[in-house]
Amino acid sequence: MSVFQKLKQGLSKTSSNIRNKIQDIFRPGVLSDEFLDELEAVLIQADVGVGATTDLIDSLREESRSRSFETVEDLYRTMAEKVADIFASVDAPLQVAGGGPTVYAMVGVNGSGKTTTIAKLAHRYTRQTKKVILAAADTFRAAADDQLAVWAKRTGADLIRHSHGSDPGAVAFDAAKAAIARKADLLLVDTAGRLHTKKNLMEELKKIIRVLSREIPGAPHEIILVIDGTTGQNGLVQAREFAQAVDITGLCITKLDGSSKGGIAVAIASELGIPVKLVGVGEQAEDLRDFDSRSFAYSLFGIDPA
Ligand SMILES: Nc1nc2c(ncn2[C@@H]2O[C@H](COP(=O)(O)OP(=O)(O)OP(=O)(O)O)[C@@H](O)[C@H]2O)c(=O)[nH]1
Ligand SMILES: [Mg+2]
Repeated sequence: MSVFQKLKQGLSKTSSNIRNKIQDIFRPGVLSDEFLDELEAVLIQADVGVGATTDLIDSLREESRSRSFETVEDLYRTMAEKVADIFASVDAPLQVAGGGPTVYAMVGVNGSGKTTTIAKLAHRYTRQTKKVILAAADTFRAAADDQLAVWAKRTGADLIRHSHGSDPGAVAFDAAKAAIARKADLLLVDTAGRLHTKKNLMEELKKIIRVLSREIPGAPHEIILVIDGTTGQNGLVQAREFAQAVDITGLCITKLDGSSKGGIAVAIASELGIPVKLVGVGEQAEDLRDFDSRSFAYSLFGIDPA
């Protein structure tokens, strides 16, 4: 199955929800205020967020003044393009260091897919014959570093780990030193899952980031917030809180192969200006893709990009 088909399937619950509701109320011609009000409710329910929804509806209203919509597919296509534009306005590729190791830290709530995403990145870059080091800065969850060790072995990446319960800042420190000494191309830092509401854990996260930035100039080059794509509205809350603690540079949305609710990516891009950089489409090492805003936007409405 192509990535696009996987994405389309993963987002099919959301897209069929949107489509079923719009189908019922759509009438060919000029979009009525009543229709736009209902459309607004549909988008909010799809987790697109108030800000982005308002922008989309305003823009549709404007467009509807100068043209009519003869088919519902025409409307989907127009909305998909507008959503793609929202993504495009914040789009940015993964940052790479000018010299020395490039450092990516993964952060997020429990079970969102941080460690798996690190494994996938390790797979990607070791296959490009890059030297990759993994830092097991999740010293909290039992066996978290064993999980990472398995992936290090499988991908041929080095692993820096300390004993269970030790200071994650110290792991980050050693890993940064090792990355420089071993001339690594990439340092991938795994962190413990934490609830965005736990203040002391957010302080711990800040410390990890501080250590990395002190030891390696320009690091971390990415702080990726990993969000479970099936989460829905809470994803926006998570993003807001994590972004307040550390400088989130991008999102990885995982589990897009399941029944995810992709609307939240639009809300986060629009309200917080944080781009999606990666998407997880499965549990295997190969199941990671760079975000493609158009494919994603079209998948949300269940249509193929032209
Ligand atoms: N289907 C699917 N499952 C995924 C994806 N990414 C991660 N998972 C699964 O989600 C579960 C949690 O993944 P982890 O990578 O351990 O999550 P984590 O964020 O490191 O979890 P903690 O360290 O406990 O906070 C595992 O069973 C993964 O296999 C994905 O893109 N698709
Ligand atoms: Mg983990």
